[in-house]
Amino acid sequence: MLKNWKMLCACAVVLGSLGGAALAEGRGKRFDENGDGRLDDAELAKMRAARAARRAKREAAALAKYDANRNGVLDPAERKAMRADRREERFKRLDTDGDGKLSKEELAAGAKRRRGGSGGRP
Ligand SMILES: [Ca+2]
Ligand SMILES: [Ca+2]
Repeated sequence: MLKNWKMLCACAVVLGSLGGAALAEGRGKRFDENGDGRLDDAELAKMRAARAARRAKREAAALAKYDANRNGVLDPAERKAMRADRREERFKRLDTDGDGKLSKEELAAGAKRRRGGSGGRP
């Protein structure tokens, strides 16, 4: 039993030393400061901090725009308005010829962009 436990630990250490954060193409690459194709702890921490900052900024922007009663939280009605707006924005972004309908091609192009071609989330 004890032996198995030790082996488990050894495996975890080996996995840990492999980095566990090998970079997929693109994602997180700009945080790979030493260019070794992996994110070490410091680089990971920077990436997480940058993401948290971006999220906080997005949330602050959402609050500024949709917190109609200025109570500092988005209640269900305010969230609903936000979702409706976002849905419309998404639709407009996909509807590249602006005919108010999404063709198969427009949907495919949107899916392709989401998968990480050019563009994606700002
Ligand atoms: Ca509110
Ligand atoms: Ca269209």
